[in-house]
Amino acid sequence: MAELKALLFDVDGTLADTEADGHRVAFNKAFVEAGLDWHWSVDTYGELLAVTGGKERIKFFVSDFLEDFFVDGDINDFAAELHKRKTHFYLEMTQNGDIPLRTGVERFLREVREAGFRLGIATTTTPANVSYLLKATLGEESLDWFDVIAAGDIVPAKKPAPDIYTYAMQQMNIKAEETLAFEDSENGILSSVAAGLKTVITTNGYTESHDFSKAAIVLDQMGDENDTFTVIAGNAQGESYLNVALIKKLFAE
Ligand code: XBP
Ligand code: MG
Repeated sequence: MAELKALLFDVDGTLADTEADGHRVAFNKAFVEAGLDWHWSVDTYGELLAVTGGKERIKFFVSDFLEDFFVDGDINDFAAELHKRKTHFYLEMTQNGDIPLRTGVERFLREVREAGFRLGIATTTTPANVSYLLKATLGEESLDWFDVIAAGDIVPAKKPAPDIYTYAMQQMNIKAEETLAFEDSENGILSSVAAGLKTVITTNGYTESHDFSKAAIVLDQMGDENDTFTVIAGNAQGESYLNVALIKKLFAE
């Protein structure tokens, strides 16, 4: 059996709880600025998360949630323009420190780096959203912790397609058999598993009812010594927070 060498992390929902209090808020700010009378509530946004990608989500809203809204011109241009402003507001929020990392994420990242694992990011979100979040939460130098930040439109088919994971592994020159993925959602695990990756799930409010039957383990958070995880499915092998010992055991299973 291959040795565990690399770890690939999703961002939204996994490293940080970005959706309800981050992306959703930024979308709503862009709608107000554009003079649209749209407002995505926490519940509506949960339904919209079925589609990954902000521009794709706007188009999904127009096609499936609105009855009498017609775009003057190309819907792709309309969504791209609106999304550009949404990204502006989201970046502003990260810079203001409004979006913290989830419990245990910083500790775990420092621990796995120390242990010599290679790290990468595989996410659907816009690349700048990732670099701004990392800089704001872990400092400028944290960008160098990751061999690749695979994000957004770099692949045309977003999650649940495997493409972003496959791309990240190609860039890092690593094989799926020596890599573990970290995800929070059904679209995320569909993507990572289709790319051949064993996957650790940490759930959040939007994803706790998703199907994670293919996960190596399902936890409510990475957790810390003083704020331990709850195991939703799988065997935590006596560990109470995500650490190097546990990922090695999960990988070897
Ligand atoms: C994340 C997404 C993204 C974010 C918003 O999914 O689907 O669209 O919600 O970011 P995952 P953008 O965690 O599975 O990668 O607006 O920049 O797309
Ligand atoms: Mg996610």
